[in-house]
Amino acid sequence: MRILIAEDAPSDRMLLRFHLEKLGHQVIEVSDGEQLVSFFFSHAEEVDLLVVDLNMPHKSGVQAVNEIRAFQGSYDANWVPIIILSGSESDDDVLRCIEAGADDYLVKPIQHKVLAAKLMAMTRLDEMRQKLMAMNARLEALSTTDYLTNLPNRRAFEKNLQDEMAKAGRYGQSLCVAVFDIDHFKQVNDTYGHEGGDVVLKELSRRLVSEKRAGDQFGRIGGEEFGLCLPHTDLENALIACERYRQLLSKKPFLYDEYSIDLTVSVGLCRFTTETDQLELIKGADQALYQAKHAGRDCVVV
Ligand code: GH3
Ligand code: MG
Ligand code: MG
Ligand code: MG
Ligand code: MG
Repeated sequence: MRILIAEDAPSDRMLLRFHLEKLGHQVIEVSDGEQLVSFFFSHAEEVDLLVVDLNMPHKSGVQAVNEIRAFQGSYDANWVPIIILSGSESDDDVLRCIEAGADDYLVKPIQHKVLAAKLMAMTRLDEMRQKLMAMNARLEALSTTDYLTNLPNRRAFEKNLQDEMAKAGRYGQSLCVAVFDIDHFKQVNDTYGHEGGDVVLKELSRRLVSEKRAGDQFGRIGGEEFGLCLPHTDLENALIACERYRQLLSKKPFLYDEYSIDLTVSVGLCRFTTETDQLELIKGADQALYQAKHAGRDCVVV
């Protein structure tokens, strides 16, 4: 572990360094509370654990711990365990240090075996926290990603759209939304089976994402329906973009086993105005899509 020691007494600091290095840890030293806070704020990623003396000039250990924990919020990426060292055996001191956010409290003189044991416990705590963070990230990805296509799912698409609508409203920027629906997709399933249909959905998503403009976001919002959010785009340019995406799908057949499947999509497009809420915006695109289907499919309608 990379351990940051904050201790004003040079002899205590030396002894501590000696014990920690003997245990195989890397040691960085500062000699007061002020230095501790400023070093930690600028080098948080380089530190795995803090060992902090309670009584130090400029800033006490409790004050420093308070500031560090306030800066970190809850167990985020830069969180580190903190052990307080003190000559005081007072229960009140123990209590206020733990309340400030320290994780353990050791009374000087330090017994090196006890210190080693506490470090082991802190390492376990940090491993647990890291596992939780990884699990959290995995859950977040699972809950926002469509399993089949890897596109943002409906929830993530709508969340992004909501954010883009708020930005467009605040800064007076234009924003459009489109709904893509595969034409006669039932026939694909009927002819090539559900598996063939799935292959087409995956390849179609891959094609759209690999050719998309920076800033545009696709999402799978239904079985064979895809949403497209076009920030900073007026209706005229959105129409051009959607036309391009439509042709990208129809100009090249989709391959499944030995089959070559021709596919078209119909697209409904709608422009955001400050009076439209998200439901109305998507409904507007849906209505345009309905018209595109009635106009013979394989086209974009505003
Ligand atoms: P239209 O041109 O009017 O849109 O005709 P369509 O056949 O595409 O329309 P419809 O909505 O009637 O059919 C959509 C089909 O998409 C039906 C459904 O079985 C299929 N589908 C939905 N989700 C999936 C999926 O995850 N995999 C596969 N293979 N098919 C799916
Ligand atoms: Mg760390
Ligand atoms: Mg001291
Ligand atoms: Mg449909
Ligand atoms: Mg369809």
